[in-house]
Amino acid sequence: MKCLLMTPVQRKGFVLGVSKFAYSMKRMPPLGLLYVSASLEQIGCNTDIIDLRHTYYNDDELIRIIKEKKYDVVGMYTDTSLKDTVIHYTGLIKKSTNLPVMIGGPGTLHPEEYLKGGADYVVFGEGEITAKEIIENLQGKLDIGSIKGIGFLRDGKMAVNPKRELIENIDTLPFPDYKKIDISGYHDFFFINMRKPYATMMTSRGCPFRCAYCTSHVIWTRKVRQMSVERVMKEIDFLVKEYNIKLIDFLDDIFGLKKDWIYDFCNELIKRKYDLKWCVILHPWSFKGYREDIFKLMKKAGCVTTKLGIQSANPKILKNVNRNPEDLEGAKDIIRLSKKHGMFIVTEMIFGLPEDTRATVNENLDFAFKTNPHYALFFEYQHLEGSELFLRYPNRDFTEIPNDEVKQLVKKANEKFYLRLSKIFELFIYALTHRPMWIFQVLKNSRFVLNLIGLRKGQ
Ligand code: B12
Ligand code: SF4
Repeated sequence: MKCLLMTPVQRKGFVLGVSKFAYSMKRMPPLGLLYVSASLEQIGCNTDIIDLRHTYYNDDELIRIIKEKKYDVVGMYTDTSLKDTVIHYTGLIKKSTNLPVMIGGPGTLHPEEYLKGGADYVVFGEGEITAKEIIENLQGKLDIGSIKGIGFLRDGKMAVNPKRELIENIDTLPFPDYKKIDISGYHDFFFINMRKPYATMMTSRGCPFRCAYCTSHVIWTRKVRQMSVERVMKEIDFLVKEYNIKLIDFLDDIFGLKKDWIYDFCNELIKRKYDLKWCVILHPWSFKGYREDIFKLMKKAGCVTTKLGIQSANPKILKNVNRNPEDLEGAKDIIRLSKKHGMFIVTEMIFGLPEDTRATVNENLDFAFKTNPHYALFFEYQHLEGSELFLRYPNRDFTEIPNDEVKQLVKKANEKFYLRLSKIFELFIYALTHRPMWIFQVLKNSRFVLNLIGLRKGQ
């Protein structure tokens, strides 16, 4: 069996400035497909990956490739923002080749539209085992009714099989199948510490928190499964030795949730003396009680960037989205410590949360000015299916600020935060002292700066 795995790129309508241009500045390896690919290879299914964000083919070219390579099945990644695009590609592939199509990723909560669009299998949650079983079904070895975690059409009607259990021990996962992509074509130049070749990793699956706007649990649930440090080190050794990786962006919802684990991880990495830097996503609660000490160790082990979701500076709004108002103190501490240890700190806030007013949005901006992370990212709220807020407010009628105005407020916040001589100077000095190459890369493409500060939209 030969399987093509594909990541589509939005054809029309760009989400939050994720334009074609932004894709050229920020292209992350398709980690989910790399896992699915490695897993399929284990049962002798040969896979290729086409990441349209990396190499764009128009519809005719894509179909020509699919026919020439004689694939037996196509698998596609989807998230909510990609739904229409994925349905387009499904229709195109079915019409031109009639190959079976399977769709997986965080956007499969409501499978009916994909199935109506021609998909044969819609996969919920973790894809490694389900994808294998789909191949076995296509080979006639397994009945479709026994594949857990899929939706499909039976006699024209949607059927949903029972849920698939989580992979209990994620140490058993194969290494992501990096040989299927051109690793040199991936980067994230939004971050000043970018070094190439770069890879992404996930050392845990699941997040114990219940933020009301978030949908991470749809794939991973709220149970945290942590890879052992030993397994993580094996993957890092592999990435460094095989691909000469210089930067790893850890995509765990929250990195290093357990105290012993994060100490062991840093110590093991220090022992290896690799020329390797890394970035992590933290939570305002992360490392409470031992922050000073662990930041010192993380720095020594090569951590260069920390990312932190703050979401709102208003305690009432935080409470309403199931976050702890004490988060604000934790956030201040993490920003301070990241800066103290020379790490690049990126914070995120969402405008347009329930009960947000123009005044609370201003509080967010004030918080960003006072704490002064290197980047303060302001996002427009996304009403995502699967989130608690989607259930609580199906009509999204929870803020006095109209959507268009939220967009404007995001744009204005970006202008106010970044278009300051002191900020430009701070970022310039940081780049000069930490990663001078980055300045050349940015200057080569002035559109990047305009995009970053929100003065330029679209392609
Ligand atoms: C890194 C990241 C990004 C990166 C790039 C993502 C990428 N695809 O490369 C960037 C920053 C660009 C990004 C952008 C966005 N993201 Co994002 N992102 C993430 C993050 C943090 C990690 C993704 C990842 O690599 N996970 C690791 C891999 C292993 O998991 P996976 O991709 O889900 O794959 C597994 C399964 O889903 C499944 N699977 C996946 N594909 C396939 C395909 C087949 C055929 C099969 C069978 C199975 C299968 O099997 C895989 C292995 O188990 C997740 C949060 C998270 N913890 O997952 C959010 C997340 C995926 N993003 C999310 C969102 C909302 C967005 C944006 C819409 C945000 C915005 N408003 O701009 C955009 C959309 C971009 C676009 N598509 O155009 C949501 C998705 C929710 C939803 N219902 O769609 C998530 C879950 C965050 C959240 N907490 O809500 N994102
Ligand atoms: S937003 Fe982050 S901390 Fe909150 S539930 Fe989602 S992944 Fe967890």
